[in-house]
Amino acid sequence: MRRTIRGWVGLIVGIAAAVPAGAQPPNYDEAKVPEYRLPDPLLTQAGEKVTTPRQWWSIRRPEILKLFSEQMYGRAPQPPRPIRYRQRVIDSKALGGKATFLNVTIWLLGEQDGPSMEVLLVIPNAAPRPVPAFVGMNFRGNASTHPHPGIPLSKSWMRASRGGEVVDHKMTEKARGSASSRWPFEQIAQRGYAVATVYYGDVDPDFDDGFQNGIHPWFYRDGQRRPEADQWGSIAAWAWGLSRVMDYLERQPLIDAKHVAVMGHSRLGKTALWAGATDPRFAIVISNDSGCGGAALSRRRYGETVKRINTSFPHWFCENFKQYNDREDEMPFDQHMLISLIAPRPVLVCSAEEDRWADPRGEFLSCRHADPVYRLLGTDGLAATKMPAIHQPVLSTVGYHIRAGKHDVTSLDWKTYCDFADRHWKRGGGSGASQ
Ligand code: GTR
Repeated sequence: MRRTIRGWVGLIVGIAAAVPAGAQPPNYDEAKVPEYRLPDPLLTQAGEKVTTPRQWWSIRRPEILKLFSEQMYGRAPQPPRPIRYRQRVIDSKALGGKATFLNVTIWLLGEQDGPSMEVLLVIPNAAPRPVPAFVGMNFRGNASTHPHPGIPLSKSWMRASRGGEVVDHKMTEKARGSASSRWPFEQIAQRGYAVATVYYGDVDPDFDDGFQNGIHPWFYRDGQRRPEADQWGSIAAWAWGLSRVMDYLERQPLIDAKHVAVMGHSRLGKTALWAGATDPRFAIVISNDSGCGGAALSRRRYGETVKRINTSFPHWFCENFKQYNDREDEMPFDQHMLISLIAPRPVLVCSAEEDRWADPRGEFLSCRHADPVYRLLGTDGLAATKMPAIHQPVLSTVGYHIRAGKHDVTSLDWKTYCDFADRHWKRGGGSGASQ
């Protein structure tokens, strides 16, 4: 690959920005991965071996859920009841007549004078009703997912961008369609799936302000200034937002709410896993390049580490998680146990070869070590003992795929998600394993 001078300067600046002063450079050498012992998902805190599904559901799963809730993502509050939303058709002949675009406002506290989020719902017109769906958050506002002029621009705070898509932390027209390669609606509609997407910043803006903005303060008790050490950080708040989308989908007759897959990329992949772990209504869970704090085992300390993530993004996890900076071996959990919380529902972990920061092998190993729980619950678990080669998806109940390329969501990724859903929901009449 040839680089221009600007390219080189950008690369050097990028590397410098990725390694804050005084920070350990990330380890990318497999030989330097420390030896570690993972906690056994099938051993209770009292030291009892879990040998029956009953023990799993009544003892061990609640223990693991409590650990992740109180020591990593943080406890989230109860949802509002009843839920309140308003929907409006943007275009019933979008995608050249192939889909209907709806805009849905969901009031997060069930009150119209409280905070709200906007959902873009894309329903394929030709698919038999009710339609199964993917739900996922986006990074740049719903209007970034497709160039359609009718999708409202987000008014929420947005992270700065280089190309003028975001000015003064607000989305501009320039951002319209800018993330469409990550949201191939036509391809997904063709496969018979709807998509619901929401801008994550509608629930909580992604920067560390001590939890003064976003959804958190709405739940403070009198005099409370920030979440307690075991209360929700931003990832748990985004996951809670995904559950609110599910509340709505359960009331939308065009959608088959029993067949909804939650997916997310990167920090939103961490979010999708936590949403899937906490909300069993998500029938399939898909993480894309979720890495540290997502599918990757923390104890490997390969690429991003617990200390690094807690330092760069102090708002993502609850305060208690910081006690494990540089002390991964003391964690009574690791990310294979997050995957196990989703059992026996199908989970698909997707990695990218060049995305070493997210530790693809560590993501695979989480799947591997969640397998005993999936088998205990009567599924086929993960049908691979070794990490598969590039572009050889393993689509068993615990699925794993690694593709060539970088940290991103591509149309091949979406093909894999659809193949996975087809297989587990017995759709499309095929094995779903085709390339
Ligand atoms: C990185 C972060 C990763 C991942 C990624 C993203 O900066 O270190 O954990 O979440 O951002 O979300 O794009």
